[in-house]
Amino acid sequence: MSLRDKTVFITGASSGIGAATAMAFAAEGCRLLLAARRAGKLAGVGILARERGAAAVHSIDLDVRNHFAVQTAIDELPPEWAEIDILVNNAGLSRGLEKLYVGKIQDWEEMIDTNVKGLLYVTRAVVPGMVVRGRGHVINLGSTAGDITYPNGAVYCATKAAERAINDGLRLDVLGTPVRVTSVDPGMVETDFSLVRFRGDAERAAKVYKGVKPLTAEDVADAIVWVASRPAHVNIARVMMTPVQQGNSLLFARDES
Ligand code: NDP
Ligand code: 8X3
Repeated sequence: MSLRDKTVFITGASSGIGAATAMAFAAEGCRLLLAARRAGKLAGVGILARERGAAAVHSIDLDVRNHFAVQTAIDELPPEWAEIDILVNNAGLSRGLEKLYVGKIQDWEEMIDTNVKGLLYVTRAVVPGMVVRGRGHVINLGSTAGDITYPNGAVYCATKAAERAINDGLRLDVLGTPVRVTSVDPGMVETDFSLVRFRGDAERAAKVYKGVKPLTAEDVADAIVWVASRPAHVNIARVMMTPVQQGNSLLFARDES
């Protein structure tokens, strides 16, 4: 299916998988609606996306945790941007890596508010239009962490288990319409994810990827564009992808050094 001139809304487009996804859809000639909180970084992604072939770019300074801001942003889109064909629910983060019984409640709230409630708010604002127009595709970012919980990551893993349930539930709830729903579930991807998790501790973040050739953000973007470009009658429910050196969220074959 050609993606040329499709309107693609990507949350968390200012870095990592979201930014790479913007570039991949740009190369297909899509129109990009990019959202994140860091307006400067988002503007940079927009400029690069235009250079890569995006038909047009519109950026929104948006915190997905704010329900009112999400609804208003969608309601007040300029008419030429209002008909979203593909929604990539990518905005998300982890905070901390510690035992549940000593975890920080503020960290839990940030993860749940972003990864679960934010995803729900954006979905609730965008999908009704897709149903009315009789076309659309929602692509949610899950994780191998949603499949198998790892030690010290209970709350992050819980948010991704919730994403899986929401993804499956939405797919059932749009059954009978042409709207498609997909979860793309990567394992280890080298982005700012660990830097954010460890609040800027680059040394600790680097250790996460030690002895493994991780996925790149571009690998994941490639899968996202692949699911979006299947023929209109094909719905890919779920894509789980890992580095070859990763078996699941717990098991790695790291190089010795
Ligand atoms: P990055 O930290 O590189 O990117 C996260 C993006 O989410 C940023 O653009 C950030 O933008 C945005 N974001 C965070 N909070 C908010 C918010 N409240 N409102 C709007 N945007 C927000 O990490 P990744 O690219 O790795 O993560 C993207 C997604 O992929 C997440 O959902 C993550 O859980 C998932 N994932 C990541 C994996 C990995 O190993 N890296 C593996 C599996 C899944 P800004 O700060 O500007 O708002
Ligand atoms: C991100 C992958 O395993 O670091 O979802 O939690 S992991």
